[in-house]
Amino acid sequence: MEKIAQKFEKDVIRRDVQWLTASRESSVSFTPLHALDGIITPNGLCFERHHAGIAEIDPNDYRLIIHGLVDKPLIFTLDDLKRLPRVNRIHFLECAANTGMEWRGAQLNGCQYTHGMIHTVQYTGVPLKLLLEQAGVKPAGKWLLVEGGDASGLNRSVPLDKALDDCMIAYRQNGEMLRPEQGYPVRLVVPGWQGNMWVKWLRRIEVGDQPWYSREETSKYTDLMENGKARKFTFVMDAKSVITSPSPQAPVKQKGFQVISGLAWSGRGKVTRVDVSFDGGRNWRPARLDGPVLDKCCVRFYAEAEWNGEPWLLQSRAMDDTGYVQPSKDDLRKIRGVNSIYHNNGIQTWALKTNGEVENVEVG
Ligand SMILES: Nc1nc2c(c(=O)[nH]1)N[C@H]1C(S)=C(S)[C@@H](COP(=O)(O)O)O[C@H]1N2
Ligand SMILES: [Mo]
Repeated sequence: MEKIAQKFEKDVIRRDVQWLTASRESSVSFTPLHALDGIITPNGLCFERHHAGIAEIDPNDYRLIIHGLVDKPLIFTLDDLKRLPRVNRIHFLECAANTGMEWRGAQLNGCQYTHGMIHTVQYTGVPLKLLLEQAGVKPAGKWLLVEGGDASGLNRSVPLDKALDDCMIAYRQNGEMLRPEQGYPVRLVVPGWQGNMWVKWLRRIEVGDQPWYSREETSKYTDLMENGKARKFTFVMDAKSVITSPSPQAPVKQKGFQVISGLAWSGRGKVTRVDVSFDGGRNWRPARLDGPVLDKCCVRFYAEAEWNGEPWLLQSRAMDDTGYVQPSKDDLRKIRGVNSIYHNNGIQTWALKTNGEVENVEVG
């Protein structure tokens, strides 16, 4: 069975963009969105972003420390965490840099590369609230420093309110234990917020009264605006969507009935509606959301149509339950300029050509 699947589906893999990947240690690989359906990303296909390679942590040696402004500093082993009441939650994780290469124009030919720094996984773990309650956060405690056990010791400041709301200490993804590349044995889940805060190989949580202004929230993960000022702490991933098929890596093979398939998500809540356009945003029609519509999670949308060889300019536009509408790239650039890297949630355009090939383009 496995051999046959490997033979005929062997192109369904994570891929790198050579010029983006300076070394294996500071690497990014992309989810093959064009080859997937539904909402769940299979574990072996989840994109990876490492600042200092993949840490190897013996689960028997694993420890999580909680200290700082707490009544009782605590150390948890993996078994301690597994003994606590657990929850299952499905959420997307999107790197803030997803689509970051497209600020100045259409660049990469495939949704794997333009939008593939996202995965949607069912996590099993312990609500962070539970651990913080056990430690007893002192009244002055307002922020957490969360730190990873990899060589970069990646750390970020997380507001206490978010930690108490829906953050999770996760040790399973889609049922099995976390993959090493996803932070085995324990990672932080920060629903709806930028991937960088989802610290892998989580080893330390310090409670403090203000943010730490660490490297990853000052020199990185700030947004250089049109006026030259940098915006800090843009934690939430705004509503966004992409048509995954047809797309440059998934061309149209036959005239006639077509299923347009895509993903939409919002870090602020639930996706309420997705529209699709076949003419570059002049006319829109509602797509059909299919399958679970969950909080801070990807939804699958479909739109059916006849194609008779005419050129299409395919777009999708997501809306969420705060009333927010995914902006056009031009509208986004009016506020953000083109010097940004992070948080590009502009509407994607795919040009379907008369021969069925699809290209990454922009409409003016
Ligand atoms: N310890 C640690 N945590 C980390 C990182 C890292 O390099 N080290 N990368 C972050 C970034 S930038 C992102 S986008 C996500 C990627 O998660 P993934 O590798 O599961 O896709 O993990 C975050 N957590
Ligand atoms: Mo990231």
